[in-house]
Amino acid sequence: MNVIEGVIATPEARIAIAIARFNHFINDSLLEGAIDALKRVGQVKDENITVVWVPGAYELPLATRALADSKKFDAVVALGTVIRGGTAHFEYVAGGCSTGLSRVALESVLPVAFGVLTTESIEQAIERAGTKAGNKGAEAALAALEMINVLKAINA
Ligand code: INI
Repeated sequence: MNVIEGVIATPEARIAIAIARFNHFINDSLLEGAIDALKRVGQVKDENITVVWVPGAYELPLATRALADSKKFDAVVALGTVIRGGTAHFEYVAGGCSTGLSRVALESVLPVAFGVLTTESIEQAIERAGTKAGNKGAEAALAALEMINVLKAINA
């Protein structure tokens, strides 16, 4: 039996973080968690981490596509926060973001980690940005590193 499992530590990885400015007070904590996980757990070098800011979560797929096409990165970590309001806007922004990001990953065969919070309230978002429900930015960063190594092992 052959079992493929990706390790996390990836000292030579070049990682792009695409991050939305909208709700930046929450996204800043996702970014902090992602960078901490990349460096402390993943052993990624500071100079190999590139952070790209975009206006909102809706713009994350396009930036991620450009980063993928540049061939300069081994994975992209997408970070943002979409909080449900009183209109259908949430569905369009969150749906466009998640569908777009998965499309980029599949078309580019590049790990794209989904560190985008989609919550009913600001409280739920805060809980997932480094307080009682962990830090989804850190989780996404580790998922990106693991997938780099899973793809490497599949192709070895
Ligand atoms: N962008 C977000 O990242 N989060 C949100 O909660 C949000 N809401 O609620 O509107 C949001 N809107 C902006 C959107 O991502 C685009 O930047 C904008 O529509 C311009 O294309």
